[in-house]
Amino acid sequence: MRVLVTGAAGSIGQVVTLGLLDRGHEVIGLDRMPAPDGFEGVWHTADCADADAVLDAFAAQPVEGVVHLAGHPEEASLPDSLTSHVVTTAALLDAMVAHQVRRMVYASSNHAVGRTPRRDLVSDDALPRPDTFYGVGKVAAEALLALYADRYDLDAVACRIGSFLPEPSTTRHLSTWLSHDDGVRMIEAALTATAPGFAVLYGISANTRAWWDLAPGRALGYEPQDDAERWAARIPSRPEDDAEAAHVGGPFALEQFYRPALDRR
Ligand code: 15L
Repeated sequence: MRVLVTGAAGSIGQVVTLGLLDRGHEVIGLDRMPAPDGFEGVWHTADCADADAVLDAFAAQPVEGVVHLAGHPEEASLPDSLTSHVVTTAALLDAMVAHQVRRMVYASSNHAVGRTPRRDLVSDDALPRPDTFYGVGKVAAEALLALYADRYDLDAVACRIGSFLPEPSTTRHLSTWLSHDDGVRMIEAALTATAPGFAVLYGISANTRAWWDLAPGRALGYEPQDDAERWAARIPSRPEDDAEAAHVGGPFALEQFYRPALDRR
């Protein structure tokens, strides 16, 4: 499948690009940064918030799907969060409609439901409960995917990613970790699932201590193979572990995390 990957020079983007190439897909890269060394395909250096630049990238060659990973991965002001997550997603969806591209896989986040108290396994029917403006941006971007799926009959899968890391390093990660290999499995499943319409899945590995339900992902063909538990004995306890386990968003749900953003207003 020929796929446009946004944020292809980023930490998730580089892993996903290599993974998709390994699995026989063709990747067209799009990022504000130039192509990483060694990338040999077509690359567009552009900002996804610039609708004209996005349209130019789509006009340059046909693609069959979009993996939208671009976006600031941390808390920011509300306007910046909306630009980074919602304006970019709208520009891509509009270009998809204009060019009859029928599938988007979106890097949403666990922080769309991050303020959910940590009790039962959180599934895809959980109400949006963002823990930050970052989470609000992800919820709003998911709402756009749902709107375009209904209005234009697109397939749009929102992957609420946990902690995408080479390996877990905190107690929270034992529940939230998404391994690099499982991340690629997740993206490929979301790209190739038959007629998902608008769907949400949780992007974590098959963690023994998982906080989110893997059933929505499995229904789309995502079968994670890794488990953070392998690292459990090596992970030191930290004083903040209990506070980070109060809500599924962990540190993003703590006042000391969002207070500086409030103080800046
Ligand atoms: C995310 O969505 C963030 O982009 C990343 O920085 C981590 O905080 C991750 O979630 C997480 O919850 O560990």
